[in-house]
Amino acid sequence: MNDTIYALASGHGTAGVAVIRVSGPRANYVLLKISSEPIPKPRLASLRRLRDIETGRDIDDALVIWFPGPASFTGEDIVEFHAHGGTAVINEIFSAISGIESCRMANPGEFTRRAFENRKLDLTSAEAVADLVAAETTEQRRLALAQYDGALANLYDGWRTKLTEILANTEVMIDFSDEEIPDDLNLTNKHNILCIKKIITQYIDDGRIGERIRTGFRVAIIGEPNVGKSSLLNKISGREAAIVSKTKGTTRDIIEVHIQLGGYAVIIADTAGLRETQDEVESEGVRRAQKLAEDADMKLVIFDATNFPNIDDMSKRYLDRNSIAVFNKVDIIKKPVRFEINAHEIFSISALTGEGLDSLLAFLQEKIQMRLQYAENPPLTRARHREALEAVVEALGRAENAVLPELQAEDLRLANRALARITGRVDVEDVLDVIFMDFCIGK
Ligand SMILES: Nc1nc2c(ncn2[C@@H]2O[C@H](COP(=O)(O)OP(=O)(O)O)[C@@H](O)[C@H]2O)c(=O)[nH]1
Ligand SMILES: [Mg+2]
Repeated sequence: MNDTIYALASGHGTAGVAVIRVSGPRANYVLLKISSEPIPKPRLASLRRLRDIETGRDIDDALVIWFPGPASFTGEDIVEFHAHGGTAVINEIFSAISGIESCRMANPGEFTRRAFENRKLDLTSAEAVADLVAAETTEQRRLALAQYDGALANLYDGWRTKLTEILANTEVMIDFSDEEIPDDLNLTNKHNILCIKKIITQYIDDGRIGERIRTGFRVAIIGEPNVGKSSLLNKISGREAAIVSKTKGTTRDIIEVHIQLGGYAVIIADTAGLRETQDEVESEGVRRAQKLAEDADMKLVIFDATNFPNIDDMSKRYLDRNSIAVFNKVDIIKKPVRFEINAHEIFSISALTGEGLDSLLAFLQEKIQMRLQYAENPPLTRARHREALEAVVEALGRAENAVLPELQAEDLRLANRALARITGRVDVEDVLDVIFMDFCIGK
């Protein structure tokens, strides 16, 4: 913790401006060494000539900002250099800093980790920093910002307050004799445990909305060989992501493209055509396609319109609540046809000409919006949160049925602790490395 760390906070590669951030007890010294004039006023940008005092060499003109701790992002002294974004400029600033004792390059996520350790952020806000940096779509950004602002921490802290109140009642039952406590205290307490358990159970059972927004909604394109799955993927992504060919069994691997739909991140996957085959590699491809279809949030089941009314049975099995039936190659059909498969919603398109694609995508977008919208509580965004909340529910289940108040108290404490681990209010040393590993250097 006592090292002074530095890193490029802005993106890599040549850019107009590069931001180099230094945090720690020697930030002040770094500032004096590289820019000789007096330390600038806190939090005000000052234009300075950067020069390496030891070598006497000029490095660059830069804006310098001084954030004395504890009122800084990490809680430590921070200095930021906003220099010209060239590789040589950055390297020379780095080499000037690295010459100073106990200054070293930051590890991934180390700035944010220090902010957490200095109680500037709770753990969910710290995670949200990584999400804000990684956000590619509006909804990812919106979710990350809410979490950064403490939406999850507030919710979980609120539950912790409730649990503490319940625990206080349990402690009363331990400390006082039966005559001294109201008759219904035990019942009221059980009722309260049941209520909060129900709230948390419903909260977890949300269809993984937050995780889906954060990592992407998964759509699988499936169907027989040659119906135009790869063509559709290419048309949607606007590039030749998958090989299109008249030869059946061309696609074997799963090919994924990332797109945005209505502000949501969507991962569309093209798969091997579903059929019985002797080819070992292709049949592995079919197996993967089936697995992918099962795991997907939504399936586009593609049929060849020119075969209608013959409908592939293997594909038909995938038509359910979470699938859209698509008839492709309508450009070849001369007279209009009304496609129908037992009342399932159907789109007719041409992956070749693009006909019908807009309405298919609009419909898909609507479905995704319906699945991923949330009203009241901000959704959890990570498996880590989910696991902790599952532990809370489990402990509350035991507390609810406990025969002795001592045992109830123990489980209530466990539940409280599991909640506190999400926000990092209790000792979480063991998970920190894993959490901050996901960050990039400079965050
Ligand atoms: N006329 C026409 N041909 C198509 C259409 N979509 C795909 N094809 C053709 O059908 C063949 C198989 O396409 P492909 O995308 O590889 O099908 P996949 O096996 O389902 O991935 C190729 O020759 C494509 O050019 C379409 O909408 N109209
Ligand atoms: Mg294909």
